[in-house]
Amino acid sequence: MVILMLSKYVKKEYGKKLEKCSDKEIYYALLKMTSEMGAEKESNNGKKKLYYISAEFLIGKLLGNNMINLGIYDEVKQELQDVGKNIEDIEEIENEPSLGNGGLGRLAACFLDSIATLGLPGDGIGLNYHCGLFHQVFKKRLQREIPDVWLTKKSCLIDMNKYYTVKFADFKVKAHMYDILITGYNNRTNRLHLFDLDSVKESLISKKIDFDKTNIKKNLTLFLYPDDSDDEGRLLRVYQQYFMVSAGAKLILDEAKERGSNLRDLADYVAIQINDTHPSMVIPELIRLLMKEGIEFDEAAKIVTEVCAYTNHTILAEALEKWPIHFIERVAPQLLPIIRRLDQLVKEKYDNEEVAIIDANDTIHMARMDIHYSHSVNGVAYLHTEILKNNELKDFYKLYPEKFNNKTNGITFRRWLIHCNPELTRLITDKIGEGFKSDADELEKLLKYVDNEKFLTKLLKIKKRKKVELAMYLQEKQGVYVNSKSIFDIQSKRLHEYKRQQLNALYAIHKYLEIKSGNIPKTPITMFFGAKAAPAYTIAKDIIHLILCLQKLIEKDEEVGKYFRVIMVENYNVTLAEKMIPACDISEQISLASKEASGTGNMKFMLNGAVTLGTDDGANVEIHELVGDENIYIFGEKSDVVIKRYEDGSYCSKDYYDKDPDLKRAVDFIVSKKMLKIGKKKCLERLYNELLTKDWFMTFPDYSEFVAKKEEAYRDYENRQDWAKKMLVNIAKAGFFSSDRTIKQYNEDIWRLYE
Ligand code: 26Q
Repeated sequence: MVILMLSKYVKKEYGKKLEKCSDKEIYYALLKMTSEMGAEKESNNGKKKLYYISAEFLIGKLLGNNMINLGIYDEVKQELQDVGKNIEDIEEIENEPSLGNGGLGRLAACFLDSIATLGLPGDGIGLNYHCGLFHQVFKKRLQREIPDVWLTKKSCLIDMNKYYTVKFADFKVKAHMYDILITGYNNRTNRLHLFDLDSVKESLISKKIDFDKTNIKKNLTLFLYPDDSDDEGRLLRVYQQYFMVSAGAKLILDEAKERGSNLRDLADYVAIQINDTHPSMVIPELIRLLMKEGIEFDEAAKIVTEVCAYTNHTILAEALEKWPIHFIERVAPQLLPIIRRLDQLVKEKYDNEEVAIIDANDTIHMARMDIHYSHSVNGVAYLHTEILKNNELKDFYKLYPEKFNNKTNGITFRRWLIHCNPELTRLITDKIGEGFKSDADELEKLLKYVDNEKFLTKLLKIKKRKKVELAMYLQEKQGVYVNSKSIFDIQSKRLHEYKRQQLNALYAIHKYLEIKSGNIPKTPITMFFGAKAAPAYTIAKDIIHLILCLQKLIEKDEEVGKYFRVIMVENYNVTLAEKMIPACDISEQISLASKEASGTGNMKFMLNGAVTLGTDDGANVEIHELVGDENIYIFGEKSDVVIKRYEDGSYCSKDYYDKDPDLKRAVDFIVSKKMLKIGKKKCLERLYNELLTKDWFMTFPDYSEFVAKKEEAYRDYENRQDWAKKMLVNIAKAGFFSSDRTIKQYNEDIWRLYE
């Protein structure tokens, strides 16, 4: 039992009583206290160590989570309460480190939590971006991006005073290592190593996000690249990647030697997980370093293959990284002879242009290098891995069937249940005890309450409370009115055409027009959107504009506004996600089947008792399987139909538009007089034309089924007890999506730590 630990700590730090401290002082004291407690849990056991290399770690605020994992959250909360302070106000002070774009970066953060929680020796390696993902603001119903300088003097970063030299073509730099402690739940502390460059000049940051691509020394780690659709500064991105992997590889080899490796036996000491292709240059870099230590090329390549494993997160062709040879020549020419030899070996073995690392246009295909020179290739959900094997990476699957495996993504329940929804956590704990916190499958024990009216009523009460909390938060922070008695229908994720926010917006138009013509919903509805669009992704920004125009139109319309609202929250990030997800009734997961590798938001919503409205895509397929038809709303064309349609090029959106008057009415409304009065003609017309002439992600074929399914879900919501049963089944079946399960599988099948 911890007694007044914080009071004692601030007395020692500041020489005064807790009640006399400002919130900021308390925050800094807690930051220091948790980091000291975390450091005590470090251990150096195990011969083999994992390195999770990733260009993104979307860790979110750390303080609350660290307190939970150290087991002191409730005590500290009580202590603060006793002196009239609120723990949430203290947590608000922390800047969110948004060192990632979305799913891939957030997954890396969940994985670090689970690795430490399972007591596995495993560190993260990444970059210390001075500005994380841009801060989104809305001006005149358009997205504007401003820099997010998240670093403050005192932060979670620990200066390790450790430097690694990284050699670029015409200059050298010193990579400066900073660490963030990753404390597992009731277990060990690992580290996230973030490399930075001392010469980077924050004074270069203007009011806008600005890429000065020329002066590498001053801007190398200034910004995180906002997504895959932004082609700007590709060269700077390659510099970032090489900087990360070169410093990382040296750290890895140094540590392996310290643990006793003679480098020829490196695979007994090191496992490296390559998070998408962004860190792929670690393969030739390691080979280069091993050769410098006197190991022959062939053997070095073999060793590296045994050490490295690659995770694929996307099947969108445009997101698969390919770099022209001259890029690598400019950035790290020392890698070129190695990449060429690796390519040569492949070409000698396989007479197939499609599997060559360097193609006929002198372009290097990073994923191909990963597949040839890793011992494991994994997709991130069942369907995704099947599509990789049978379609996208078919040729590679034929060559190396034994390398391919699936690791369905997961999320850490510490952040996505215990921290963001303490009320639900308490209800669960009251009924089934604490066991689910370390063995998520125990959530299934809740199933025995499926007919227990009292329990279901409590579940509804908690949902209600979280909705009120979100409504108050949005009112206070963003000045928007939210009717907490309405159905909360939420789609929050990065903005991308394949995720089809535009389909949901078409529904909003449909609903608006229906209410206008007198079809009033029984319960009011609020459709929430939360999404950032890559700054250079024009159509994505047009979709945001459309949604913001609808928000305005409806909010001004008293007749409709009473029953229906559309809200696009500003600057959706991890902090907001933690508030929105527990408040959600209906979780929108409506990507075009075959396009969403997995999704992880879908799991977070489910765990918090939202019911999914989605397509049979990504991990929705597994959610569907787990909860059964009764507890999910599935619509839309299946992945095989979609894949065929792409293959034969037969899709014509106009045909659907001409055939379905309801669809036509909704699409035409985008460029109606009412909308043009509120919005920008250019943007709305561009989006309208895009849908009518391309609709590359096939929203029209799924439209009528989507509208029907959503109506069905809204109807079912009216029977609150039946709805609560669906909520319960979703929560009870969410155990499979704990990232602890995912990490156990990575360890058993790929890393094999502690053998
Ligand atoms: C590539 C080239 C140049 C610049 C940027 C990029 C780039 C940046 C970020 C490419 C991809 C990303 C991010 C991808 C991503 O977040 N993928 C998501 O990964 C999740 C975790 O596995 C899945 O759940 C999602 O389905 C997948 O979309």
